[in-house]
Amino acid sequence: MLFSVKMRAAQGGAHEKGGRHISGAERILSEPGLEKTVLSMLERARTHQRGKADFISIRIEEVKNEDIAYKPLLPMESFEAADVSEGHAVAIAELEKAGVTRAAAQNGISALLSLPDSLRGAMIFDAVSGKRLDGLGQRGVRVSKMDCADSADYEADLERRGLSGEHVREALVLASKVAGADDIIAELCWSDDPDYVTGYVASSKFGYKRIPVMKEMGSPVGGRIFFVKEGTDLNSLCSYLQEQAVLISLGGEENV
Ligand code: WAQ
Ligand code: MG
Repeated sequence: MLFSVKMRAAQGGAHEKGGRHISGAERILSEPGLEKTVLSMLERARTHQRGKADFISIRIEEVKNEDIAYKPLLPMESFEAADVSEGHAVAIAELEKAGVTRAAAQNGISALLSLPDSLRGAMIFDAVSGKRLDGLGQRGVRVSKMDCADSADYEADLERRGLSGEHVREALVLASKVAGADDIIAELCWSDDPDYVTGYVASSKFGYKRIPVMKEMGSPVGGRIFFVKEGTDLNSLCSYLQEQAVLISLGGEENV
């Protein structure tokens, strides 16, 4: 039996009561791993570098095997960038290559740069006009119910590539689920953890493009933008992102 575990933590009260987003996490696990995961999420929320949470929600729900979709892990490529402006230039070029207009890509970067503080979720932008479409304000769309199909294999694979740590582990799974939606053209992301400056551009066409410097060290503002096709049905996209359980397989099989 599998369970989806979701954690979100805020400071100054719950997110919906104006609390500041501290951290979140989502996994899909079998029963024996649950206790350990819940404890580590609790610890993460209470010792996070963005601040100590005073609101922590952990939700655990059974996921039925027949409700799981399988999507392939995106291939990864790492770029070089000496500073933030080089990083952003690489990101804009990669977004354009994936089918986002230059104006929309630039809008995306500016939107993240001008956030007063991080959102809990992602913003959805039209890939052509660069307009924000989700209307979800400071909340954004939170992708959940995803994990890799085989954690041991996945972690060994990352280690072989010299990549360790939760940031990559989680981001590559999230980006693979997001890129698995037909309406998504590309994703832009950098972390809101003050000491983590790496970000990426991801798309189903070209994979996960890791960019080493996307913000200044010490900045607590990061975020995600999902660029979508014109005419996208936002309700069905958001229901895939928030509700569809997805396991990411290394072998590249896909069933939906
Ligand atoms: N769904 C939607 N948006 C999310 C989610 C989610 N599940 N999780 C985070 N976000 C948004 C939210 O606005 C956060 O403020 C922002 O993204 C950053 O989240 O080395 O760690 O978890 O290859 O801080 C990328 C590079 C790391 C990894 C990204 O993001 C690598 C990262 P964080
Ligand atoms: Mg973070």
